[in-house]
Order: sequence, then C-alpha cells, then structure tokens
Amino acid sequence: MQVQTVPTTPIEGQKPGTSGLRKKVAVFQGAGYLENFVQSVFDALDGFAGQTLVVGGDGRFHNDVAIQKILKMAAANGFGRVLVGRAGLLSTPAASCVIRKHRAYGGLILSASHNPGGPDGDFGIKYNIANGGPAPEAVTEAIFARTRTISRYLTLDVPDLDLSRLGLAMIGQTRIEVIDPIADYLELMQRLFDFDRIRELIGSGFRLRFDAMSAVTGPYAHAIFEQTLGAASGSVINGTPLPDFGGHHPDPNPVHAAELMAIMTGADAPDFGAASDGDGDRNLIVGPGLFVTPSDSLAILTANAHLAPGYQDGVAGVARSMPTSRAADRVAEALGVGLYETPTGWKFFGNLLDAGLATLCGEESAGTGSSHVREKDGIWAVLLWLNILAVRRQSVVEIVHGHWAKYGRHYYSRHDYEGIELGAADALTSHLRGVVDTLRGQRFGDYRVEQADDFRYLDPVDGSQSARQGIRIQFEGGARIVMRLSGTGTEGATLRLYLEQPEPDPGRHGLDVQTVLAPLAAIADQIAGIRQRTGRTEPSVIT
Ligand code: VG1
Ligand code: CO
Repeated sequence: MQVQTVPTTPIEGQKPGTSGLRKKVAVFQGAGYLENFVQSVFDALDGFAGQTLVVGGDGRFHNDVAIQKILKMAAANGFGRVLVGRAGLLSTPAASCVIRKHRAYGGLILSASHNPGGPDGDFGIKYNIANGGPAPEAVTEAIFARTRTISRYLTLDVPDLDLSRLGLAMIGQTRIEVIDPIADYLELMQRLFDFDRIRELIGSGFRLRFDAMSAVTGPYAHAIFEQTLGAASGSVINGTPLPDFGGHHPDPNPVHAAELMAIMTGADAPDFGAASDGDGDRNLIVGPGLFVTPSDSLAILTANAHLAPGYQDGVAGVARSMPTSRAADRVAEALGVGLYETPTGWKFFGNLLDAGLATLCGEESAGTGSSHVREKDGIWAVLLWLNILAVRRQSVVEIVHGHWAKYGRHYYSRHDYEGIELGAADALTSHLRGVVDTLRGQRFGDYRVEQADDFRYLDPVDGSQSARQGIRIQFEGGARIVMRLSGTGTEGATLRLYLEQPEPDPGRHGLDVQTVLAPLAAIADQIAGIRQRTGRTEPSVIT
C-alpha cells in the first residue's frame, strides 16, 4: 500500500498556547484543514513509529468523518496500533484513562467540549501526551509552529472502516482496535469508589438525576448509575449522544442545564442532581434547591475524599486554577497539605499530579479531577460525591452548610461578557495591564486593594513560566476580583469577570449571592471600564 503525500498549505487560526484547535465545523470541513493540523501534530512529535495512538471524540457533528481521516493518517505516519472507541466515542477522561492504561504514545481527542455542535456549531481536536493529559505548552508551541510551515500530509487511500462493532482491522501495517469506550473507565472507577456502599444508598430510596445533555456521558451514565449502581431507569436524562446535542449548549451550569435545575428546584426534587458537558470532563452538582458552586465542590471533595477507598490515605495536596475561589485553600490549611494556584486550563495540573504534589484539582468552570487520570472528569466527581453521601448519610444541603459553618463561605460568581468586539477586548486588557501596578493601597468604598498583578505562574516542577494569565485584584479581608479573556471561544472575545467574597460568619451564610457580590462587580467596572469599553450594560451569562 502506497503512502500518499498530499500537498497542503499552512492554516491560520490556531491560538498559540492553546492545547488544540477549536473552530466552526465549516472551517474543519475545508479542504485539508483537519489533515493539516493532524499532520502538524505528528510532525511535532518523534519516536512514535510502531507505538499506540488513542483516538475518540464526543460524537458531535463531523466526529465520524474526522476519525476516518485520522485513522488513515496515523497508519500512513507509521503508528503501530490505534485504539479507537466504538462509534468513534470516548469521553475526554476515558481517553485519558485508555492512554495511560494501554501505555499509548498519545491520543487525539475530538471535541469542542461545552461549545454547541451541529453543522453550524463548533468542532475541535486536541493532542494528549503519554501521561494522558493535554500537551504542555512546549508541545503545543511546536505544533503551532508546524501549522505555519507545513506543505504536505501523509495518508493512505483505503475505504472507511466500520467502527460500529468491537474488533480488529488493519490499515496498511497498522492494527486498528475498536474498543469498548466504557470498560476501562468503569474498571478504574470501581477501584476508586465503594460501589457496594453507593448501591446500598440508592437501594435505600435515595434518588438521583443525571443530565448527560445529549452528549458523550450518556452511555457511561446509563452503564454506571443505572446498570451498575441500580438507579431507577430514567435517572439519566438526555442520555443519547446527538451530533447537535439536541440544539443545546452542552455546558453544565445552572443557565444551560435549565432542565435539570427545574427538576432540582421543583416540588418532588430528587436527593441529588448532576450534569456533564459535551466531552464529559465537567460536572455540575446540585442538591434539592441548592446549586453547589464548582469552587465549593472542590473544597468539599477535598475535605471528604478520604471517605472513598481510592483516597483513604488522604490527599497529598490540592491545586486550583487562579480564578477558582479560595474555599479549597481553607481546607488545605486545615489538612496541612500544599495548595497550588495555577493558570486556567487543565494542562497546568499535569506536572503537579505527575510529581505527586497534588491529588485533587479543580477549576471554577465546573472541572474537578484527581491523579486517577490527567483530565478533569465529570462522572468521577459525581461518583466521589455519591461515595461521600453514602458514607455520611447526610443530605447535600447538610454537607454544604456544614462545610460553610466549619470553613466559612466563599460567595462566588462568574460574569461572562461573550462575543465582544476583539478591538474592545484588547483595549480593555491593555488598559488593565497599564493600571494594575497602581492599584495597591487604593480605596474603593469599603474595600482597600491589598495586592494586584497580572498573574504569572512558575511551575514548581519544571521551572517553566507562564506570564499574563489574568488580572487579579485582592482586597483586605480576602475579597477578590479576577479578569481575563477566554481562550476557548470561537466568536469575538469573551471577558470573564470572577468575583469572590469570603464570609466567616455563619449568621451571614444565607444571603443572595449576586447581592453580596454587587459592590465588587461595580468596582471591577470602575477599574476596567467594562460597560464603557464593551458597550454592554450587563453580562451575557452569570454563573
Ligand atoms: C474555559 C474554562 C477553563 C477550562 C477551559 C476548557 O476556558 O474557563 O477553566 O479549562 O474552558 O474546558 P476559557 O479560556 O474559555 O476561560 V473544556 O470543558 O473546554 O475542556
Ligand atoms: Co469539556
């Protein structure tokens, strides 16, 4: 079989520093576009001849077409074996699990995560390394550089493979194994959690609802929560992956998971509600009438992880992204373990996990995970919550309120200004960078700035530095404002404003979140000129 060398031209549009490529589907459908990126990944790597590559995606529109192209290119480039999920499906955490378990060289994950799908929606692809985690910046920079100079890609002219059934096939010299996307992942979960105890809890009448948002976690949730743990059928809603996610944003926050929120605030609310995103790495946790903020969830999981068998020796440390609230810091202090503050994005946790410095990691954007894989993991977070509930036999509300009483409550919210003009976003950022050093000591009403900077991260493991990771303004007493631009949007720019107000007094733990945070939002506008520069009077999404 003859390897074909197809001429191509460099592609525009990958943002340097991002772990993959996220674009409109139409862009990926352009001649040679996907091939160009995939070949750039392979060209940036070496030593993979004869090695294993893992491939799978979240089932969104174009997943099937992209996978067939990748299989042929992987064969043409000399991989020895490719593991591909049945029907082309693998959740992001399951892909990470498979890469690690089968000692693969790396993996290609097809997803645009929580972004909408369908012919007019988004598509994406990213490369993960042998530890199962997103490629670090040195690798993504090399890939980016290659996309600018590439002139050809390699493929084989063979028919598409049938991926609907488990089994083996050959493309040229390369062995293609169609694997069960759930089996390895379920086996790992059974090692970490006390499935018998969770089964007992569910058997005692505890009711749960999991919203798979018509995305990749549906088959996992049916298999794990219903078939293995005995939850009533119907506990999993929107459990069939659809190429367009039923027209919704598969983003598990109270705004986009409106169906679940309605159930959980309704008259006959179940005991526990959860949701995950397009590729299965995010999680939303809800009790009856109570949305648990992801920042609180990280803190609560850290304080209780030892109740699950996989973490019975306790956690070595906790890592959180910089904008994530400092609720987890209070727990780390109490446990006497390290707390690491990293830039936004899961790739920054990889070194800390590999070095054994952190066991649990989390982000305010509904990502929580641990050392079991190198991605955040939605179903894992749900299982850890269930394991804790099964041991403590208290309600979600009791556990959250008890946590606040012990560690204080961190009122927290994120305000997103989506689709703002690129020029306005740039102007706002450079204005902030210009004034940030002058803020220290300034007074805004009752608030006095203790410290302000543009966050720079020094990786404690490999010494690498990442500058300009977001403006953080910290006030005396612990309140915080953080502002940064999103790196994952595909239209215009998105400004994210993060607000945090700690409250130690349990007598003040029942206040309205937005009311508590309103003065901080006003200060942010005063400092950054958000309304004036973006022309927006209010955020597009508040979570
Ligand atoms: C967002 C979140 C960030 C997360 C990233 C990828 O990034 O804020 O916390 O790591 O999405 O999540 P940004 O740059 O738009 O703020 V996912 O579920 O797309 O893998
Ligand atoms: Co995701």
